[in-house]
Amino acid sequence: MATSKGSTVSGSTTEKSSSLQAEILLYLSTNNELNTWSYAKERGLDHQLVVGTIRSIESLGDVIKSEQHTSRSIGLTDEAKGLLRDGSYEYNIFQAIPADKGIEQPQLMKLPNANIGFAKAMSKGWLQVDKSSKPPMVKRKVDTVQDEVQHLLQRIHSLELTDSSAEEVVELKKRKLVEDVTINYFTVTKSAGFSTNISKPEADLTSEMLQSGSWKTVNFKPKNFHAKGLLPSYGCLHPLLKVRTEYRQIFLEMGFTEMPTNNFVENSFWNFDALFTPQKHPARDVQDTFFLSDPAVTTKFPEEYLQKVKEVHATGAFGSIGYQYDWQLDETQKNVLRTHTTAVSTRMLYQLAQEKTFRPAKYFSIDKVFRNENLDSTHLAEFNQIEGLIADYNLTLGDLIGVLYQFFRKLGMTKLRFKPAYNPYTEPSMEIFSYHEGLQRWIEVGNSGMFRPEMLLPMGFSEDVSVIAWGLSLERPTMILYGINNIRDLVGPEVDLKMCRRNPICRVIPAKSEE
Ligand code: FB9
Repeated sequence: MATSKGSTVSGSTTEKSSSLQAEILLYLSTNNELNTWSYAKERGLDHQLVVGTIRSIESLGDVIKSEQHTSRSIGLTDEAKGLLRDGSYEYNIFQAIPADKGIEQPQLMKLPNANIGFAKAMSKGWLQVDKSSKPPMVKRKVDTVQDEVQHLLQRIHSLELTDSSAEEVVELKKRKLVEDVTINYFTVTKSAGFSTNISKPEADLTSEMLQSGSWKTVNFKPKNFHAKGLLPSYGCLHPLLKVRTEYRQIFLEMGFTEMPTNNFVENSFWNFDALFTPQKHPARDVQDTFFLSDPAVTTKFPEEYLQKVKEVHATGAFGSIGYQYDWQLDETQKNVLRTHTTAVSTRMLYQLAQEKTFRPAKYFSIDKVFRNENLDSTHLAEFNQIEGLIADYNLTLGDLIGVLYQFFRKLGMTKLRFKPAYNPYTEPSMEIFSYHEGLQRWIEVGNSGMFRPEMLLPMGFSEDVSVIAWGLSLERPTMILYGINNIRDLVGPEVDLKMCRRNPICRVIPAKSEE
């Protein structure tokens, strides 16, 4: 018996349901209405099977129509279904006692649910306990017993017994074997196209039909021209990728070339030392940086360049006093997950400096960086850094500010403010703020600066070459553009994939030039 909680039906459903189809149509040919619940009850059929068959008849066209109703009834709990299958506990206890000599009580109590079974069997006067013997012996008090409980459960299961107030049902309810349930059943009536022998309407016109001419007589399944076609499975772009494409487009429009960022693993030399970041700088300890255990170190460096970096750190060079500390080779060899794509900029600038004649260059990168930071609603241990740099003769802070205005204007941000900041590798450095119309407030939109001579001169650049650079994240603008407040709704295991499927296209509207 299927209650609203529903039950599974075995494989032979189709032929059972097709014969049941014919039976139901026959029934309706002589009855105005069919109630799926009582129809199933009277025939001891699984209610779900009847409902399923009604559904399949309805799918054959305008043969019948059904109306849903709900009503309260009683149903078996999962535990009761076990008793229905294996018999009640008290009955099994009774069966376990040898009719002739009884059984030691501890032995008997090893049976599953023996406590309930024993108590029930005792209360029904089926057993007697001989406490005189050690251990006490349990003997049958009657020759045979009926498993009333199982019979009752069968009658409820087969819808024979549905009245929840019946005294024996109340008893079973107390034993959490029966519970009140709401049932959804249907009343079915004949419809315009009703007939007792309905053939499955043909879905498609086939060449055989055309050759045999049977197309003239067969009845075709009504075509539902409003049916929504199967949505083609399609890939969808994560918002981060859409915003990345927009930012990439802006850099390309401004004549920048993308840097190769396909190396998440970097060594401390390019990630820190070449950027004039002192070896004792807090950014370099495990609190902020993921160090690799395997491969733990890199040993291959451009030797001559490394010596210059060592010198500018340890004793100073190129007119800089450096940091005056004992620079360690093993420190610079340590492999890390890059903490910024500025490490890639360093490699590109070094290569640029190796070129015989200096040529101005504009590079950008957008890729993952890793920071062993404490997580919060806007920070994860990894984010995508966007970075731009321009290497040219005698660039000034003014040039940097000018380029930043040009860059952020293309992002629709025209009102910028610059706050002095500090990075080991840039001097001067500036945090960039923009007034965000949507948020009606000033927000920090990035960081920037002019790479220090202590970084550029060891590479081999001439004194008159300067490099301006800036950076921001991809996640922050994406969260703002897509109205996502918690980074975990944007990336990570909790992301609801529907967000990926339904998120709108990314429209980064550049601000009009005159503004
Ligand atoms: O992205 C950031 N903010 C931002 C950017 C765009 C934006 O667009 C909205 C649609 C309108 C909104 C917000 N920030 C940088 C600012 C803050 O979010 C900051 O709290 C978090 N920062 C990250 C680092 O956090 C540890 C963002 C990330 C960041 C910071 C600095 C750099 C790169 C990324 C850099 C640099 C740099 C400096 C000099 C030379 C070369 C690179």
